[in-house]
This record gives sequence, C-alpha cells and structure tokens, in this order.
Amino acid sequence: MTGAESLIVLPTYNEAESLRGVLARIRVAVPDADVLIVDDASPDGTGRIADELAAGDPGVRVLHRPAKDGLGSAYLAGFALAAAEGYRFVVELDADGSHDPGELPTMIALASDEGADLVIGSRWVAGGTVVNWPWLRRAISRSGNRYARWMLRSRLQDLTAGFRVYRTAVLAGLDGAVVSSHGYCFQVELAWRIERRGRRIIEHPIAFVERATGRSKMHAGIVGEALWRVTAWGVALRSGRAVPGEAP
Ligand SMILES: Nc1nc2c(ncn2[C@@H]2O[C@H](COP(=O)(O)OP(=O)(O)OP(=O)(O)O)[C@@H](O)[C@H]2O)c(=O)[nH]1
Ligand SMILES: [Mg+2]
Repeated sequence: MTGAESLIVLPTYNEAESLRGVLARIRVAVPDADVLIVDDASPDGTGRIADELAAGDPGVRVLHRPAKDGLGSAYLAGFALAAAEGYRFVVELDADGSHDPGELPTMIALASDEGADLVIGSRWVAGGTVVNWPWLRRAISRSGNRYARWMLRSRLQDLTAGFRVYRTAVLAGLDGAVVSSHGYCFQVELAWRIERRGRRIIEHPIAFVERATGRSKMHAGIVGEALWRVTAWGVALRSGRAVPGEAP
C-alpha cells in the first residue's frame, strides 16, 4: 500500500502475452494508482511475469490463487483488499488489452469530482464502440444487454461491461454471499444490485478493442448462466417476490 486513492484489480488467466503491455499503459495513464494482479495459477506462466513486474514496482502486488476460480471471485478478492486497506476507488480492468487505461483519469474523475458511485466504461452509449468484433459477437452483446435491461428494469445500456470504477464504499455488503455469478453475469449482477440501491451510476463511452493475443475465456456456459439468472431475477421482480439476495 502506497497511500494511493485507487486500486486497479487486474484478473489474469493465461495473459502472458498481454500483461506487460497493459501494465505499462496503466503506469503511463494513472501513475499514482496501485495495482493488484489476481492470477489463478495460469499454466502459461502469467503468474511469474506478474511477480517480476511486482518486484520492480512498489505499486504492484500479486495475489496468487491455487486454481482457476472465475472472474467474479477474482474481483471479489480484490474488492475485499481495497476495502480492508481503505482505497477510495477500486477499478475493474481486463488484462487482455481490450480496455484502454487512457480512459481511467476521466473515469476516476467522474467518481471523485462528479460524485458517481459507479462509472461504467460503456460500449453501447452514444460515443461508445467495439473494434474488431465479428457481427455475431456484437449481436450477442447488444441483444443480451437489451434483454437484461428489459428483464431487470434497468436503465443501463452496458450491463456486461468489465471496465469500471467503483467507489469502494458502495461495494459494502455485496460479497460472495450476495453476488454469486461468475462470468458476464457477475458484471450484470453487480451493476444491477448497485442500481437497485439507488446509487449514482454514470456510463462513460469507451472503444472496446477485441483482444489481439491470447484466448477468450468466454464460452456458451457463461452466456447460459447470464440468460437463466437474468430471467429468474426478472421473473422474481414481476411476481412481487423478494429478489434473491435482497431483504424482502
Ligand atoms: N484470475 C482470473 N482471471 C480470469 C478468469 N477468467 C478470466 N479472467 C481474466 O478476466 C479478464 C476477462 O476475461 P476474457 O477472457 O478477456 O473474457 P472476456 O473479456 O469476457 O471475453 P473476450 O471479450 O472474448 O475477451 C481477462 O483479463 C482474463 O484473463 C479466472 O477464472 N480467474
Ligand atoms: Mg476480454
């Protein structure tokens, strides 16, 4: 801990080719922020690279977990550390180069100066875009977001986005007992629960760039998880039953 206000959590699983470049871009964009790499024993040696990077930079730490346990739980571990150490803001950022750290000064300012509790780097608001995605991927993201928005009665355009700045205090109580999804659905669930608590959310337009190296961990199971959970929550909302994880 260096007295920084922001902790950037970088989950990694087999990102050996991109991690150095992403960290270098973070250092240029937000030199004052601290970084926590959460690596799940990546077979490609990402964890070793992370240790090397941390050895040369007092603002970088690595949390090694023994096995792949999903994006959601990696972030929850990072959020817990941010809360325990008193960081004001905690940042979600993919380690595959899809998210431009150059947006972070603006996104953090929206939280610290404009009072947003959550800033979402959004592809689907005016000014946002996706670079190098095939039409199918684009269609899944767009229609999935439209469905979730309608089902969950949300006003957010990009519920699945993984580039975010949270005021650490808004995450209090949103731990593994409440937020139980893993892939995309983790992002949907967290944004939606924060929205339902009446917190201030700003969607900041970003250009999302498809990863140039490594392999996506997206698969049909992740889309399936999101579909059935969003549907179940939407049904609970409409039937007047308590939403799982919320007090009736
Ligand atoms: N620690 C950890 N990191 C993960 C895990 N699964 C994915 N990640 C990381 O989470 C980030 C997002 O994962 P991606 O594979 O890019 O998935 P995605 O962004 O949803 O999908 P694409 O858009 O296809 O790239 C990347 O930095 C991954 O390395 C996991 O189980 N554990
Ligand atoms: Mg990605």
